[in-house]
Amino acid sequence: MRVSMRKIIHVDMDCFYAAVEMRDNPALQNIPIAIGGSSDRRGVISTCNYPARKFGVRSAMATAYALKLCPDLTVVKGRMDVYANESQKIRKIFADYTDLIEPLSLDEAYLDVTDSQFCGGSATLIAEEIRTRIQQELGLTASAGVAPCKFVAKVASDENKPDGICVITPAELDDFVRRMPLTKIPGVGKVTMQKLQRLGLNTCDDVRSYPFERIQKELGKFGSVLWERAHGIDERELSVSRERKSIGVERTLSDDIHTLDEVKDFLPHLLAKLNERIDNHSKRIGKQVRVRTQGVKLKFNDFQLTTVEHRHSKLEAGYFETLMEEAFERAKGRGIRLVGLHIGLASNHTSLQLPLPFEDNND
Ligand code: TTP
Ligand code: MG
Repeated sequence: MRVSMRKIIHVDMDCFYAAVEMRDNPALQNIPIAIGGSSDRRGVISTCNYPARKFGVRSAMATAYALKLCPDLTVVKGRMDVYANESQKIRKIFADYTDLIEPLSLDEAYLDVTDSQFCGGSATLIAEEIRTRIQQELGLTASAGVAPCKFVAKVASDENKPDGICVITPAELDDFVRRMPLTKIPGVGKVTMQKLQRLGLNTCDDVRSYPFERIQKELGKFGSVLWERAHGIDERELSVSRERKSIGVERTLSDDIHTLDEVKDFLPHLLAKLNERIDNHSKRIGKQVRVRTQGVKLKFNDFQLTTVEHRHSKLEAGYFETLMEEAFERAKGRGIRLVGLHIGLASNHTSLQLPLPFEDNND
C-alpha cells in the first residue's frame, strides 16, 4: 500500500542539446537543426529540434541519411561541456524540492517527492514549479510526468511533449496502464517487441490476460518484470546517493504580506517545523545533523524568488531573523507570498547543537 502512495516525478528536457543551441543562437531557432557529427566522417545525430523531427530526423540516425530526409538541416557540432553545465543547474533546481533524485542522463531524472512539503505537498504543483523555473532561469523547456511509480512517471513525461505535463493519479493508474502499448515500457526494445508481437501481445491489457507462466517461459526474468508493469506495479525505489545536503521548510501564504514584522511572525512556526524535520532526519541517520549554513527564502507576488544563505554553524533563531531582514530589503514594495527557512548540512559525522528556542509543536 505504501508503495502505491508514492509520488514520483520524471522530468525530461525537450530536445535538450538542440534546445541549448537554439537558446544560445537565435539564428537556429525556427529552422530544422540537429546536433551531431558531420556526414563526411560518418557522423550520427545525437538529437534534433522539433522542426527537424517533422522530416523524420531522429537520434542515432546517420547524419548523411538525416540530410537526405531534410536537405536544409543545419548540423551543429555539440558542446558537451555546456550541456553538462546546464544539467548541473537543472539538478540544483530539483534539489530545492527533494533530496531523492535519480538522474538517468544529463537531461532526465526521477524525483521522489512523497515526503516533500513544498507546494503544499502537491507533486503536480512541484512539477509545474520546476518546469516554470527551468524555463525562467535557464530559457529551456522540460516535460514532466507525475505518477505513483517510476515507469508510469517516465511514460507520462512523454505524453505531452514538448513543454507539457501529464499527471496519472492512483485512481487513473489502472486505466492508463491497461491501454499502454508495450513499446512504451522501458526495457522493451525492438527485439523484445517482435517476440511479444509474435505472441499476439501489443498492449498491457493483452499481457494481463495472457498466462503468466508462458510469458515467463518466453521472456525469462524480464517476463516477470513485464507482468508487473502490465499490472501497474513498479516497486523500485529511486537509486540515489543517500547523503542529504539540506533541510528546508516553507509556507505559501493565502494572502500576500507586506511588512517585515509580518514576515517575522511566521518564523517561530516555521522554525518549529524545521526542528521537527531535523529531528526526524537525525533519527533516520542515527546521529544528530551538523549545520553548515543557514538560509531563508522569500517569494514575491511576481513569483520571483530570493534566497539569502550564509555559513553559520550554530543554529540560531535570531540569525534567521537577520537573514530575513536582508531578504526583505529585496522586496522593494512587492507583496510576499511564500516564506521559507533552510539549513545546509555538513557532510561529516560529529554531532552538534539543537534544540532551539521558539519551541512550538502544535503543527
Ligand atoms: P532524449 O531525452 O532522448 O532526447 P531529447 O531531449 O533530445 O528530445 P526529447 O524532447 O524527445 O526528450 O535525450 C537527451 C539528450 O541525450 C539529447 O538531447 C542528446 C542525447 N542523446 C544522444 O546523444 N544520443 C541518443 O541516441 C539519444 C537518444 C540522446
Ligand atoms: Mg529529453
